[in-house]
Amino acid sequence: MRRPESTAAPGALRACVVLACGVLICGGLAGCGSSSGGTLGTPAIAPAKVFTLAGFAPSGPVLAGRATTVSFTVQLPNGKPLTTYKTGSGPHTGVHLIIVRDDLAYIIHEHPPIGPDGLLRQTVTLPSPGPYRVLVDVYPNIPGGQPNFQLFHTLEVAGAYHPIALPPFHPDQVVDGYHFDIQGHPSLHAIQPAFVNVSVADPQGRPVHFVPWFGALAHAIFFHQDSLDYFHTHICAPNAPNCGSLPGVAASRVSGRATAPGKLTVGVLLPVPGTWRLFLQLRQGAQILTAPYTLKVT
Ligand SMILES: [Cu+2]
Repeated sequence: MRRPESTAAPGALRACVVLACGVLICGGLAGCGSSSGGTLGTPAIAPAKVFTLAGFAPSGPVLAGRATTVSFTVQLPNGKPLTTYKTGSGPHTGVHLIIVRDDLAYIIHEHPPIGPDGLLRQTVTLPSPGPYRVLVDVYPNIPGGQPNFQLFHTLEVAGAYHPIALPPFHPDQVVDGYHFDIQGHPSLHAIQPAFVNVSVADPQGRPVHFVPWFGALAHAIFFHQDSLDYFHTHICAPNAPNCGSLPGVAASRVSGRATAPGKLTVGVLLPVPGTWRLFLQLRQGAQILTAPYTLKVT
């Protein structure tokens, strides 16, 4: 199913959801670190009245394996570029640029700097041909405005697209020599917050010392296999400033913790059932490690 291009997730038109913990999520999950768009149709909203991505470049297909600079601005409903973004410590700042191929075989996660007049530029290398979902997760600094929303674009990488089927859930993964191991087989249900324990050991088998990257010790990025619905939570150090709960951002209510070396507790809160891909990301030295997991949500 095709989703609208370059328009904000139509969260305001969705019903409120009461979570099992009693938390009320309004405005869909869109204003809260999640986006949806597949099943509820596209409301007819005049383009001038919503946030959009403006001037997205490149406008045509790009080459696989070649460094490509993407650029765009976030356009305010009044047609002007957004130039004021949340700043400071913690992960809820600026713009998160996340690019996944439609089959969820590849992910790129960057925080482009905010340039003059709100121009965002990031050089990325897309590994293989096919359609890619560009997700722009925006933390604007607009007094009284919504704290977070997502915009989308599709980027095509030239060549024959050979989608890769998602593998089944596998608790242990080796990523660049590091061992990621989910404890147990998580039983996950839509709209019910859950916490999943993951141990991470370095190539010598020692527990990993987590270090802050993009304002958190680890990032858990979730995409739904069919709709590419998105959710994003963080694993925070104890007492890390601005990493945990952020008013109006549901994902921050299920912030995970890392209370000991090698131990991550990952918060999971997924809006709909189905097959989801979790990309668990953290930094070790100059390396970004990405452990992918396939999760079934009932
Ligand atoms: Cu993050």
